[in-house]
Amino acid sequence: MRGLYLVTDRGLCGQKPLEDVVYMALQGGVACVQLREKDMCTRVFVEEARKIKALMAPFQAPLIINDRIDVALAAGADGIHIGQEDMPYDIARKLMGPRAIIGLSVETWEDVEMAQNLDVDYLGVSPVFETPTKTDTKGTWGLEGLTRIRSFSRHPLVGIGGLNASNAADAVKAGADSVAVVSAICAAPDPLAAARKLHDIIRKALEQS
Ligand code: TZP
Ligand code: MG
Repeated sequence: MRGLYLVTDRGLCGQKPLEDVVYMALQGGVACVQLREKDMCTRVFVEEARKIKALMAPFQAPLIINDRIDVALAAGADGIHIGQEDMPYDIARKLMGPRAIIGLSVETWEDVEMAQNLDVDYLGVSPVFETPTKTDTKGTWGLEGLTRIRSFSRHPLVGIGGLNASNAADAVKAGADSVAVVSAICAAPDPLAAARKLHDIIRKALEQS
């Protein structure tokens, strides 16, 4: 996992359909899309995931489904992202298979240590900074936390939470392989321009790190 990572929030897309925002973000250079739906019935979630999967076909980026293994399997998604209260990693791996991408959120140092023994594909360092987009968090890691995890963990790191064009390069310098954003793309007046700018910043920072 490397580069710009979009996590969706259709509520933040305003008048724009989520599919349009995802498409623009892909054109702007996002390397991964995570479909995150917290209040959607299973039937509609599967339909949405299938639509997004189809529109992503011309791009190299994988589609990750937040939390819902059933939806990921139904839509032929490339992977899932799980939190500490979601399906345990071992079971998720059995259900998703050896080739699936599985990302795991780490919110505490204990989570980081536990993850060292798991063959997850990346750690979601959550949250790097405070964010109004997700408030049920256990504090923030800050750039120092990101650096501390980088020096310990064997896994690629995806930073998330309060990241945008003003601090994405700092997150990469602190140790993030990938920068995940919700509002910086979904709530942007021009998601394509926002993604392009972030992609550029992150690419340059990765080249220098
Ligand atoms: N997980 C940790 S923070 C967060 C999620 C889904 C939300 C990040 O949103 P934003 O708008 O990029 O700060
Ligand atoms: Mg979750």
